[in-house]
Amino acid sequence: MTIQLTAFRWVPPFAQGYVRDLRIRWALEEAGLPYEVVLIDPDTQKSEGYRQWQPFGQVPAYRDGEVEMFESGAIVLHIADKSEKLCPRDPAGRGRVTTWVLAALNSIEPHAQTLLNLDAFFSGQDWIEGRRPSARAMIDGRLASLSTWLGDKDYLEGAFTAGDLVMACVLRELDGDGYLDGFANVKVYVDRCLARPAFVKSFEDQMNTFRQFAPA
Ligand SMILES: N[C@@H](CCC(=O)N[C@@H](CS)C(=O)NCC(=O)O)C(=O)O
Repeated sequence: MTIQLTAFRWVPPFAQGYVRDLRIRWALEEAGLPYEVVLIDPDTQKSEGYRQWQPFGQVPAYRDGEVEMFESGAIVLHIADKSEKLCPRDPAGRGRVTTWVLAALNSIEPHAQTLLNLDAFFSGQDWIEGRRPSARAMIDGRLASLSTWLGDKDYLEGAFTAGDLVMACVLRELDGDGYLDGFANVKVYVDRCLARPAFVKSFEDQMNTFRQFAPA
């Protein structure tokens, strides 16, 4: 069967270009694997049938002839197993890719989201200014460590892998609000990842869907 992944038919402008099906589209584009996008809406999200595929009603969900999956990191790792363009074939190299995908999702994304969510979801509430300094310090510490690791490397392990793909997706959300400005090599690294043709195509494909289904 042709690979299928789910994406939203439309989301509000603040989320456009950031919905996590982008990670899967990008991985599939890098790997050169054909796929079809199954567009869903809030009714589908709530449906029993979709919850059998994605228990939380979220996107992305993924299936191919072998597996049915959810969680973007797990799906990207599954796709990486199919292509040397995303992951070396040797166990040592594969181990490094798994490590970086989990580092992005487990050691950086939670802190990035804590900071970003203050303004995205709690804007105007008194308490957020008390929370902001510690949230900022936490992500700055992670970014400083990442900056040290990167040094002048082009990618986390030298050549592009699925680890860079997920890391760049996590970091670009911080870049949008200027949080990478103090980490020049991290910023250049994210720009390098996002300049890849596979990202540019995936981004445009997601945005085109939202343009096509924009409410009148
Ligand atoms: N950890 C999940 C998170 C998925 C997620 O947060 N999806 C968002 C879009 S980016 C979603 O479907 N939100 C709608 C909802 O939670 O109802 C993953 O990485 O796949």
